[in-house]
Amino acid sequence: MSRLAACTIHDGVAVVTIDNPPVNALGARLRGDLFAVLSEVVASPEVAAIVLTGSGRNFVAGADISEIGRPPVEPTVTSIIELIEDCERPTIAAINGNALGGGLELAMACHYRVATPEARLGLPEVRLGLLPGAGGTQRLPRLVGAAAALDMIVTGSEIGARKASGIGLVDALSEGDLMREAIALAQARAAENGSHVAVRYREDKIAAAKRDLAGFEAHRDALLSKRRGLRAPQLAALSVGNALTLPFDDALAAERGFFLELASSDESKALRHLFFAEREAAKLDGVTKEAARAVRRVGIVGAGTMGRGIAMAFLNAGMPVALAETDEEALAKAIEAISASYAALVRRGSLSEEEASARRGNLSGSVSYDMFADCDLVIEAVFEDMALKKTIFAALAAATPAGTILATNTSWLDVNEIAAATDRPQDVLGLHFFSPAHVMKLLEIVRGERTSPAALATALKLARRIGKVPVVVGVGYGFVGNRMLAARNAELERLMLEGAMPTQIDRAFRDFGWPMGPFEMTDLAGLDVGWRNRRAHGKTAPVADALCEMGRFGQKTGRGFHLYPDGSRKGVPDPEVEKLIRTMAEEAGIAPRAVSFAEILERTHYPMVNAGAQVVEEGIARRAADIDVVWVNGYGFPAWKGGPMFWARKEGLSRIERFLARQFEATGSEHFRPSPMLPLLAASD
Ligand code: T1G
Repeated sequence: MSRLAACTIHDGVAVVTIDNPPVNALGARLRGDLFAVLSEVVASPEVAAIVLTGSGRNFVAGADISEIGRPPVEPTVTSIIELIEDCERPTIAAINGNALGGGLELAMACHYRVATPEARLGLPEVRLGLLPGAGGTQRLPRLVGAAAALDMIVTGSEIGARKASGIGLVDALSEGDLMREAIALAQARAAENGSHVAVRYREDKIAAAKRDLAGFEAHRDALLSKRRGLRAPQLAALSVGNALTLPFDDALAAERGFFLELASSDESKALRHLFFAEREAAKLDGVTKEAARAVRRVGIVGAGTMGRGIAMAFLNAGMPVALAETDEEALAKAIEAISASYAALVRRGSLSEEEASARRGNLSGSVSYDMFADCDLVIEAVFEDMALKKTIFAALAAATPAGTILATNTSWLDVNEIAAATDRPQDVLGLHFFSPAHVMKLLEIVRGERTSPAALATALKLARRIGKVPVVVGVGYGFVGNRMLAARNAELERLMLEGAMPTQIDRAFRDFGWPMGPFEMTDLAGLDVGWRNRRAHGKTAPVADALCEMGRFGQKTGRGFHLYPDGSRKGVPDPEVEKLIRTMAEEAGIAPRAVSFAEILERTHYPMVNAGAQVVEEGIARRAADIDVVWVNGYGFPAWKGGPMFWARKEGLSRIERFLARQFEATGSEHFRPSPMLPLLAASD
């Protein structure tokens, strides 16, 4: 079996190349091979210097995440780092691509770092509920200073090589042949016969930080204030602070302790689950990346809120967009609105005028579908009317060549029925974006019965290109997300009549970890949206309908479930709403009572999990983990809880099933009928 690390000698310089596809993750086998190769190199008197590099697009993407939480297998990343750091001959990291987590920690064990301009460097461990566990919290501040180290480690954000060079993380950028330049640097350093100071012994930036401890603490507190309740950022910041107050080895030992605590935490297990779940959700049997077609230009039908957001999602990825509306005025208004959005970003300094101009230049519009003739994908984003959609798809099929993918942004309707309106259902699928479409990460790719593998492969590749997290789902009322949302909200009206006011319910959701509660969300989206939907399907929601009859549509009218005084976006309780609810409860003969947060969460989240089990049972979602990806990326389910189905396992599937059975027995409500799939979710992925 070939080694995953190899050494070649170039005029006294040992070049050690890591080759562990796909991302050079530091799994146990690679660590063993790398340690063995480095041990041989270090022991060789002919070696004057060492260059460490990676193969492919990654230097090293970090530890093997699938191994975290298991008993450590020697040699560890730390053992390799110590081997490199103890070498007195010059060591150079030739950073050919992503140097992340343990990969950057490995690079910081070297005396010097040379990088290609395209290389990305970072310590993203907090995104996995961890902190750098191989000395990153101690070496990074010694290279870039405590403040920059806090920014990178507490946020987990990566930086480009140019910025890394500017802050002292990288010693040189290689605009040409990285290996030739790295070897030349190694030879030059070796020829100096000088001492090469390991990063662990560099104290000047630590001393500078010690002179402004108050500034460090203020910076730390500001970063943590946006991450309340999360353990990993807290410990990461604490560990960086130790670099200023503890001897190196003591701080390293503390970092190791923090790492082990976090690796076994629920928060990290949930985030590591999502890391792999997101990648699994984009895989389909029989659909290979190679089957994807090129998408050079995208057409969009409908320039309302969703159409504009979808257009911006593609424009932001540098793709040309052709936008169609029914009349010139509506089209002009939409194009102006998109331009205004970019102008606002330029004013805020988050977009350059040059980039804004490029995006505006990529946008064209027409009232005719003729412009779609050279589009490789056309997305319909008109309102939810099946007859209208079928008419549009028939016209699109006629206006575009076979192979052009025709996608609907519908969030409820039957994609198979829409596909049947065309003569090429194999080119039809759903691309369900979530509002705001240029912001929300989730993209539900709805697979029709006859959607071709090529169409699916193209949609999956395109999703990643525009920075979306794709989940392939089947055709079914509300697909995955909205189907479960309906179940999660089914008890809300009843809970209010029983005594849980909108403010209390919203607070229960926020305490659980949602960015906002269901009523805050409805007030933001507009009560009239749900009202129109309910009336179209002959459904009622007494309290919400009454509020709509009163013209209380939410933030846009200054009043909804909550009050928004003086146009404020933060709602406050409205006594008028509470009085309305109590009156309706009295008329319904419901005696008000105190409702606990626990009951609110059980009666909303358990039916939601149950609906998730039904969705898996019906094959609309291929696995429970796909549902977690949908909810974290499309609805703001707290990622540190892993998604509704991961959380349900921790909550206890049998406990949930017993609760649902009791409620179904007592109320006969369908959303409480336990799915037979529920107990099987324990090991369904
Ligand atoms: N461990 C295991 N597998 C990994 C992996 C990793 N670190 N990174 C990627 N993969 C797999 C991934 O599951 C997928 O598998 C394939 O590689 C391609 O990934 C000691 C403890 C590097 C920017 O958090 O950010 O170091 O689906 O689709 O889009 O202190 O992968 O093909 O079977 O994402 O080109 C810290 C995580 C770890 C970086 C490349 N490092 N990876 O993106 O490919 S903790 C990270 C990424 C750590 C230290 C601590 C990205 C990428 P499959 P991909 P990509």
